[in-house]
Amino acid sequence: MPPSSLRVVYAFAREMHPKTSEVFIQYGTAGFRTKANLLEHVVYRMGLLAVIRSRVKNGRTIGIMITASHNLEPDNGVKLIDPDGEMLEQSWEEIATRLANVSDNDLESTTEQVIKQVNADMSLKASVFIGMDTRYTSPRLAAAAVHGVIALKGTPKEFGIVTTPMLHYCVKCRNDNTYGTPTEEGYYEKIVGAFKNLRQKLPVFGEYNTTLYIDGANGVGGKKMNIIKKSLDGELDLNLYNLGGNGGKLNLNCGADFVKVSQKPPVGVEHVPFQRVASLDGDGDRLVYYYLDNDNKMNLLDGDRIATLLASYVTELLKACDAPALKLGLVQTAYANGASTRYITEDLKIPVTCVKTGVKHLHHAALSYDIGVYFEANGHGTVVYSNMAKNTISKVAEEGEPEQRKAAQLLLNFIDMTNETVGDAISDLFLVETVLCARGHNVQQWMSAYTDLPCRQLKVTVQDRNAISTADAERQCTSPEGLQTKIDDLVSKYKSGRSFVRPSGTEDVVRVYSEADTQENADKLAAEVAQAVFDLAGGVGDRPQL
Ligand code: G16
Repeated sequence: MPPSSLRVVYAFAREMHPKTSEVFIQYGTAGFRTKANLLEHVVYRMGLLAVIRSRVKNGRTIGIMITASHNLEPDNGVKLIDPDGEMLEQSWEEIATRLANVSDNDLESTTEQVIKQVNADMSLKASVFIGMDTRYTSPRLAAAAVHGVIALKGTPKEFGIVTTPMLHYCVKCRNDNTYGTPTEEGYYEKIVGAFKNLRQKLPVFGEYNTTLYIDGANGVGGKKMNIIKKSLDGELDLNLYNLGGNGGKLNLNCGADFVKVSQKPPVGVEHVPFQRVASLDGDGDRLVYYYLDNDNKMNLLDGDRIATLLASYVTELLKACDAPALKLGLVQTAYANGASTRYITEDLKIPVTCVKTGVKHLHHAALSYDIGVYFEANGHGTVVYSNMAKNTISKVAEEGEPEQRKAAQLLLNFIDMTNETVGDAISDLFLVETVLCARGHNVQQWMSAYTDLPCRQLKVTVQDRNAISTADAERQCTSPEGLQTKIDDLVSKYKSGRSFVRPSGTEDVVRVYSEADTQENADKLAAEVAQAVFDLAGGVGDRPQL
């Protein structure tokens, strides 16, 4: 494409998606996220960038997902998906931020600079898949993305309302047809098909029962589970709640993030003691479980629990396959409950890596193992298998002793059921249900593996959250000066105390996490650290109360 035709980039911007806000916006933990009315020009420009990225990748397909995932309804967001279904390569985040923030007048020249900088051959074809969540602002933003793609003569393909992981999956399949068919139906065939296959090999026994309640967060995940429910044939009996009807608002007092952070059950779900409930988040990329006991006390099974369940089962199958050369490891963040990390290293004897928040960091670290299990405590995670691991297991399935072959076949189905591109609530749900069924376990037996340390998460609003910088996988705060010393001082007063602070990459807040020997102490420590953040990092509004 000759540079002169970049004129259209400016014309589309000025006529249809002008930049109407001077607020600086940054590509954060999971793309751009803010109030939906500030995003249209950003999404248009991500359409441009996706085309450039596709050309740099020799015409391979790039994804654009319109979602703000766990955020409330007024927010929205956009993120790019790389050809293997992974998050956008980090070195491009700065380019995305630059393109999102230039004035309309400078857009044409900045686009040209970017094309030169990344050495994109603009004569190549470019393909971009676009998906969106259920927010009422999403269709308008998806249209802006389409315009961005067309402005640079790329080919957009719209998937309509899909979960974020479904779009990651479709992008991967489009670029690697051995992975599956790049459609929503192809996704069901692969993930649900593998689950059904496994169920034929694993009859229900013991304390496991097939009734599962689902909290759909009033988002897209619940709606897709409703489609899946119709294709199940007794393998699971799903009771679905929070599907977006009856005035239920997206992620409001429901969904995985609410359940994890508030440590309360969601509204809108029937309370039945000891019933397993799976709580999805707004775009279907996170999953946590919970149950209530006879006293209506909530027992949470978060991402750490899912990680340990999956890692221990895969380890068992690997032993049964007699494939000792394959190294399995687990990746967590600083939010992982200290008790889970101890259980993984001391009881399961599995190596653990700790990285910064954001699935992109976890995914990357997990790839360094033959089999990498990664989960954030908030329920965002999956399992990745190297080609070497897949080949070894396939060989055992064909040539091993009968018992080894059986284990390897189970593992191959397990791999098929996994969305390896990114954390996926639907795929993870089927993985969890498979392990519980294989072990004949109910939810309390799952819970009994270890006891969580009481913890608390809080948010503090400050003038500029970037005033907080961190190091050592976010476990140390390096600025503002004096804050880490204050945190150390507060933590030292509590038995089993631990606390850290970090700026959120998806909301305009500073997050505070604490752990201690009792819930009361964890709550108190979190409140004291929140006050320290407020005092030393420019808090706005009311000072957090003890
Ligand atoms: C996103 C990211 C997650 C991250 C979460 C919160 O989740 O994908 O990796 O843990 O935001 O991030 P932060 O604490 O920086 O706000 P989701 O489900 O909202 O896409």
